[in-house]
Amino acid sequence: MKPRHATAVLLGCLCLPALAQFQTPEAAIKYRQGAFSVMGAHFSRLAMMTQGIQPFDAKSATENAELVGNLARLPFTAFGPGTDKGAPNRSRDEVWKEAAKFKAAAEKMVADVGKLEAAAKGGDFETLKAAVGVVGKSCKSCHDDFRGARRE
Ligand code: ASC
Repeated sequence: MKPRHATAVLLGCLCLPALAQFQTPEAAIKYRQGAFSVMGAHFSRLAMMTQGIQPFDAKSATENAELVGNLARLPFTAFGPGTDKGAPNRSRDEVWKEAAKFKAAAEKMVADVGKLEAAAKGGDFETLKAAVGVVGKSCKSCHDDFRGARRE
């Protein structure tokens, strides 16, 4: 790397810590939306099983729970300062105004998802059903507090 380029990279890191992993707010917004969307798809498959809409299959439940577990940590890296705008999104200002509360909600969700993974691996239907219920409440409570109308 040429020294000039190294300097540019260093300055970029110093000036834009929040966007360090994203080139633009739009990229951050699309990343977190993508992560939530894929996470929701795999969580829904688990919920369909525990609600009896799809047959319970312990192997599939474990695969879906592991995916949810891996995906759950991703979106929250993409709510840095200045990522409230840049692409259409449903984040409320409270995400940034009540950052500590948002962080706590995110951490609770990740912890609940950890228990979901353990429950799926355990193979007991009722334990899994209870864990899906806890995670679903975790999703909903964060949506109630931090997700609003779509804005441009
Ligand atoms: C899902 C999904 C969510 C949650 C939420 C639970 O399957 O995509 O966002 O469950 O609806 O309340």
